[in-house]
Amino acid sequence: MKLTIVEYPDKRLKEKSKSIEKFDKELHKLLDAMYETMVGSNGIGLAAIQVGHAKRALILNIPDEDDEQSIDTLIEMINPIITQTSGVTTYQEGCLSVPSFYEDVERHENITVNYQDRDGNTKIIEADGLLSIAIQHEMDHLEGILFIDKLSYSRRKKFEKEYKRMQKEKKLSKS
Ligand code: QAP
Ligand code: CO
Repeated sequence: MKLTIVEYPDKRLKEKSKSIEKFDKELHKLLDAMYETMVGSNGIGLAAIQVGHAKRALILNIPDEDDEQSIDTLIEMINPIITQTSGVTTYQEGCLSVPSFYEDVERHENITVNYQDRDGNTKIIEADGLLSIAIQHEMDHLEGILFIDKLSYSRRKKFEKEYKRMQKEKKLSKS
């Protein structure tokens, strides 16, 4: 089922998500619905809070070299923890909860992450490139942090101005 994406400035995006203890059918249903919602919205990453569930679950589907997105490369992370980091990298990020705005954000270049899969099995992944950036972006959602919260004061001001103008245009086009 395709779910509704929670968009900024909705307060729910500031909530800290809770650890998952039950790896049951309800969790699997949520993960499946998150996948449908993400792919249907042209996303490459989504955290549960973005569909209104304050649970420590996120999904990632990074396109391959041919820019193809395949369910075979879908990663589901439950209760992820970053255990190692190195290097610094910058990428122009976006977010399904902050549509049509993109800005440079600094992240760790390489990370090691411990997490659980949908059945509760412990996994370890070493990530670099876009996957590393995407994991850090989605893990911030679990803490109630958006990429726009990481911008400098002046870039945040630029965002607020652009976003308010966009929302007005959206309303006008509907009336
Ligand atoms: C997070 O972001 C991310 O504004 C995932 O109109 C960001 O999937 C991971 C999207 C940067 C790695 C690098 C955004 C779709 C999708 C929009 C997304 C939009 C339509 C964002
Ligand atoms: Co996001």
